[in-house]
Amino acid sequence: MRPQVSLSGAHGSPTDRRLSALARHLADAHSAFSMDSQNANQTISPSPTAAFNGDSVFANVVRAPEDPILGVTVAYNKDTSPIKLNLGVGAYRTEEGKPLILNVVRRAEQMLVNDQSRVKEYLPIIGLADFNKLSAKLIFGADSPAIQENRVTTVQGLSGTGSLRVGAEFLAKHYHQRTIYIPQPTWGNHPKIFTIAGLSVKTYRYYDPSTRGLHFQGLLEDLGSAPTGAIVLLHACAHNPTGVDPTLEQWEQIRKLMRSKGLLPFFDSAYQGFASGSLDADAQAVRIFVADGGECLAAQSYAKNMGLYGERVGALSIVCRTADVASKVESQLKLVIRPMYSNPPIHGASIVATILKDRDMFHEWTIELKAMADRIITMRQKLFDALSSRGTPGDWSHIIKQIGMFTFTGLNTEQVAFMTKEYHIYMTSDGRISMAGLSSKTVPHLADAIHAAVTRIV
Ligand code: PLA
Repeated sequence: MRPQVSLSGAHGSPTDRRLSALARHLADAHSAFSMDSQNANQTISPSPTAAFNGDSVFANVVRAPEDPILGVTVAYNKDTSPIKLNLGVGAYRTEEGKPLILNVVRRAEQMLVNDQSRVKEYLPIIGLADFNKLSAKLIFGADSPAIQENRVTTVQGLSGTGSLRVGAEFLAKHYHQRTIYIPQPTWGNHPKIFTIAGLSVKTYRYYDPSTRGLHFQGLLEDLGSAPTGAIVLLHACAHNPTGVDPTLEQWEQIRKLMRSKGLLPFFDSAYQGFASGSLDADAQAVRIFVADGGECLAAQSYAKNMGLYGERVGALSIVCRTADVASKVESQLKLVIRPMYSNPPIHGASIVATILKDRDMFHEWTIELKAMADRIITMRQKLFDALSSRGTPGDWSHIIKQIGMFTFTGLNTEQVAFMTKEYHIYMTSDGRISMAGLSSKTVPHLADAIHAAVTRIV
C-alpha cells in the first residue's frame, strides 16, 4: 500500500516543491520496497516464517570446501608447530622466510605519499592511463607495431585474476566462439573463471607425467582438432603448476597451427620476469604472436614480479586488427567493468606507473626482479643436491629443468598428506611446491620429508 502523503500548497514556494518531490520519492521507494520483499519471500526464503521462528533464512546453504591453493595457507596458519613450512601459494619469501617489499616499490610509495598534489578521486572505468600504456609496452615491447598503430586496447584489472575475468566476460558477450581450451593441468582457478563468465571449457594435453615434460604431440593434436575460432588459453611463461614451457621453436609451431585454424590466443602472463629473470625473454611467446599481425588477448599481473600481491594490480590488453576495432572493443570493455566493480583501485597502479616511467626506477626494478628469479633458481639446485646426497630414489632432474615459481614434484596425494602430517610441510595436493617459499635453511627439512615420503609411501 502506498503511504498517504499530502502536502498542501505543493505548487507554491520552492521549499514546498522540494518537500513535494521528497514525498513522491518516499512513496515510490515504499512501493518498490514492498515489491522487493514480496519477491524475496517467493524466491529466496526457504520458509516465510523462518525469520520469526528463529531459523536462519540461509539454513539451507551448504558449506563450501576451502580453495585448493589458498586453503593450504588456511591450514598452515592453524598449525602451531615451529618447523611448519608453507610451500602452497606462490608467494615470494626471502632467505629469512619473510615476505619481500621491493626497495623500488618502497621508493615509489614514498614519492606518492610525499606528492601533496595527489588526490584519491575515482579512476576512469578503464583505470590509470599511464599505467595502461606502460603495461602494454612491458608485455608487447616498447617498439611493438601493434601499439604504434593504436591497435591495442589496455584496461587496468584487479591483478591477473580480475583481468582474466574481464577478458572472459567480454569474449562470452562479443566473440562468436564460446569454447576455450585450457592446458591440462593448469592453474586451478582458470576453469572456474571461464565457466562462470559463460564460456565452455575444454582441455588440451600439455604435460606428460612419464617424461615430466611437455606433451607437445598431444598439444598439437588437441589444438589441431579444436573447432575453428576456439579460444586457447596459453601461459605466457613459467607454466603453473608444471614449470614446463614450450621452447621458442615449439611456440613458433603452436603459433602457425593456431593461426592456420583461426584459434584465438588468450595469454595469461602472471610471471613476466620471474621465470628467467628477464622481462623481455619471458614475453617472447606473446611477442611472436603479436608480430604476425594477428589478434590476441593478454592478462598481466604485477603480483609476483613487483611483489604487489595484495594491491591487486594487473591489466588486460586486446590486440586487434585495426585501431577502429580496438576503440570499439574498449568501449565494450567499459560496459563489462562498470557493473562489476565500477573502476579499479588507484594505489597499486600508481606504484607501477611510477616505476615503469622512470628510467632509473625501472632499472632498479629489473635488478631486484632478477635477484628474486635467481634465488628461486638457486633453491632448485639446492633441493636437487640435497635429494641427490640423500640418495632419494627416483630421477629428480626435473627440479632443475622446470622454470618459474613452482616445482611439479610428481609426489602423489598420499605422499603430500604424509609430508604435511609428519613434517608440517604444506603444499597443494597435486604435489606442486612453491620454490619461492623455500630458503637455504628449510631445504634440508624439505629434502628429508620428500625422502621419507617416497621411501615409505609408494
Ligand atoms: N594466473 C596464473 C597462472 C597464476 O598462477 C596466478 C596466481 C594468477 C593468474 C592470478 O594471480 P593474481 O590474481 O594474484 O595476479 N597463482 C598463485 C596464487 C600464485 C593464487 O592461486 O591465487 C598460485 O599459488 O597458484
